[in-house]
Amino acid sequence: MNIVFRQLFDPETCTLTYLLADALTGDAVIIDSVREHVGGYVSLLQELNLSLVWVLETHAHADHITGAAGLREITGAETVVGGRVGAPCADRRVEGGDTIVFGNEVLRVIATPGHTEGCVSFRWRDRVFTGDSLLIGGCGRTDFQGGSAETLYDSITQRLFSLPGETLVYPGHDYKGHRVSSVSQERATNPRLAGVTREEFVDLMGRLNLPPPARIDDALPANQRCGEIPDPLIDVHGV
Ligand SMILES: N[C@@H](CCC(=O)N[C@@H](CS)C(=O)NCC(=O)O)C(=O)O
Ligand SMILES: [Fe+2]
Repeated sequence: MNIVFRQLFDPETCTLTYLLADALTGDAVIIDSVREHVGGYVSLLQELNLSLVWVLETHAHADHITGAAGLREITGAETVVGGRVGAPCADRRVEGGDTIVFGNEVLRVIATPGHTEGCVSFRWRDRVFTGDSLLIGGCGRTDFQGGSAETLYDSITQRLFSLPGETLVYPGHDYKGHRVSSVSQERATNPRLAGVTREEFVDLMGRLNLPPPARIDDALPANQRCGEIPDPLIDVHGV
């Protein structure tokens, strides 16, 4: 198996980022990058002799700014987001069933709306990158960006839990130190979903009462521009 696979972690926002590559051709993709780590990703790509082809987002993040703009500028990679994210800046917008090719590797898009309207997951080989749709022992909140508990329940139970049980689950965040799970483990033990009806799920999601992510006001608009941050001086002077 000639692949490269790295899981990277941003301790500030507990974001998990993934680097995947075809080791034979050197073509790589990054899933859910974080702006503050762009320099580190570029060094890692150089160290491993990889060239970045696609920068993928599972959704428009509310808690951190993507590294997509910086990575696109430095490496020439193209940005990819779900078609319903509302990010016209992206080079490519994808829907469930679409495929993303890098070298001889193929990654398949699964539409998993619910945490946000535009959420997608990416399936590759024996693993699935679930963004914030399915977390380890949890799931994304559903109280902003067109989120819907009903829709999230259907996405998880019908589209993610129907994958083979041995499929490895790599989420977009983990707040408790977990790093990987499996579909069978989540089906059996996820407290929000195992043995929980759709009605019960909707009820419990409606009672979460979480404070908004601290950086939502900066992160959301920036991510809808693929991480491009306008120069404040240009705004002020209207140049
Ligand atoms: N305290 C965090 C909040 C993080 C948060 O709300 N994360 C979202 C994903 S963007 C979520 O769905 N969290 C699920 C949970 O906390 O159970 C922050 O301020 O950034
Ligand atoms: Fe999120």
